[in-house]
Amino acid sequence: MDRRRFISTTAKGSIAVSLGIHLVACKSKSRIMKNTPIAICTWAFSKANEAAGKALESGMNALDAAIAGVAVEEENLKNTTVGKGGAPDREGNVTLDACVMDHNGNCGAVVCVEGYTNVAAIAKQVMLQTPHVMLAGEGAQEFAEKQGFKKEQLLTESSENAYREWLKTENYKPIINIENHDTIGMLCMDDNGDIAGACSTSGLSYKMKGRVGDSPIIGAGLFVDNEVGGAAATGMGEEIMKSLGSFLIVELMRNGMSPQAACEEAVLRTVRKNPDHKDFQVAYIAMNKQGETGSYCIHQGFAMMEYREGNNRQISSTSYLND
Ligand code: SD4
Repeated sequence: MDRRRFISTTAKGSIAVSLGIHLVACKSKSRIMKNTPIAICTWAFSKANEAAGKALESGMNALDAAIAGVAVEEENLKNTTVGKGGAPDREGNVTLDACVMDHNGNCGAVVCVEGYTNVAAIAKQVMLQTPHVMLAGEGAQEFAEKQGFKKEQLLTESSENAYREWLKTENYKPIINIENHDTIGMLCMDDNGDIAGACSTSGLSYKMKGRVGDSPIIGAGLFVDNEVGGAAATGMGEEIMKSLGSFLIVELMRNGMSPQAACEEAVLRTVRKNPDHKDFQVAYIAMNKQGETGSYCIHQGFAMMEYREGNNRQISSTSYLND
């Protein structure tokens, strides 16, 4: 072999070898780079969170997994503050609120929707099929019908009985019963490391007709920025809306706070401004891009679920008040 051919052959060889090594390196790098899917949600909604975690493990994207997770509670008749079986407003109408946000910052929401259970899925369709972010009431219902969602009676026998009982006193205080609210806010990270979320509720029991809380408000009940992380809220919507709590948490994380520290600061903002904070609950969950999570609340008793590596566990939240 002459010198030129030798150089060219060995050069090709070493290019191939180095390419080969590079390809192997890329492959193994991309294997390592695959993220461990994570699902977290407000309250002890074990089945909902597990459904989302398993969906993520089967390769589902973060948004669809979050919607599948919250659907478990929307369809749970025993949950009186989400979906079918949710407590009605003062006139006896069950009205639902929901929103979704994906890893590209796209979002959709529906408010004050009657007769449809899977409102987070409807919110996704608003995001995908309309030039808008939010549809309300009748408009949202007509849209849901056109999108093929099934119309249902959402007032169950037991929620109607509870409502009739409430009518005897009509004792309405715009104060959330500290242990009796179960809005589901869920954040998912898929195996691409993308974060998305969904939030779904029937809001406050026996609320005024037309009342809408934080849950369908992007930035209040839910916010995701795929560069940073996401946050979701539950509790007294009127207070959460005043500080755009979920947006605030994401911005605090962007500025370097851990999810835990950011949730604590968001609760403290509400506490500092509100001398009546003992009368209501506000609780947050958050997850950052590194998969770290956190939660915090005003009153003891709040918990979040976390699904990671096949393990679905309940984490009791620390609280501002140790009551
Ligand atoms: C709302 N944040 O409508 C909701 C209430 C809630 O479980 O969290 N309920 O204000």
